Amino acid sequence: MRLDLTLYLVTDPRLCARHGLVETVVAAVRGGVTLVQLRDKQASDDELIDQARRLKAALAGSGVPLIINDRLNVALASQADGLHLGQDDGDVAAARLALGERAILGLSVQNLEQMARLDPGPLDYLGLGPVFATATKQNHARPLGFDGLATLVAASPLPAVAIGGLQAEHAARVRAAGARGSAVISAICDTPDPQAAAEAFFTR
Ligand code: TZP
Ligand code: MG
Repeated sequence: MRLDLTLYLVTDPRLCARHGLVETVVAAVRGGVTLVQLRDKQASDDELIDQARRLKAALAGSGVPLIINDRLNVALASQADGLHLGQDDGDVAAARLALGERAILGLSVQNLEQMARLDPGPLDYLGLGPVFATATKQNHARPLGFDGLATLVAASPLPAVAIGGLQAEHAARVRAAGARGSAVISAICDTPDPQAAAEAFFTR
């Protein structure tokens, strides 16, 4: 499936509970989200596989890929469109082998040392952040700010999406820093109207 990083919705079980997981994602896609990641650190594999299947069914025909956070086995079992790994979530080359060439494979990068070490070969994109401190992720790395983001993007051998504390009003500065788009949780999930919240990223 086509990889478009313009507006990447990452789900969170608590913040998406306001409208429901599937309802939040469907509304956000109506609002222009181009990529969806299922992220839930607490759910069991079986719970996550069930959620992934329901999301895949809801996204069918939209052209918006479904990416699974962290868990290769869940991505495989649910026939998701891809996988997103953190620095400690396993080997990207092994993940590529297991998923096949057509899957979308992303990696989180927080600093220049990680950027210098990575092998871009098996990967399709990088997630760079956090741009700002955020309450959504526990124990996150030191915030980059827009200057730090621009420095990391400039060093990136792959298309990059920015994450961490981003709101619609930041979309233009994210792109000015060289990133292809914004990845967000709370700016879309934790709002009264996720469709309108997504639309705001294209109109502000
Ligand atoms: N990785 C770095 S920051 C972050 C993740 C998953 C959380 C982003 O959430 P929010 O609510 O958009 O700041
Ligand atoms: Mg991870």
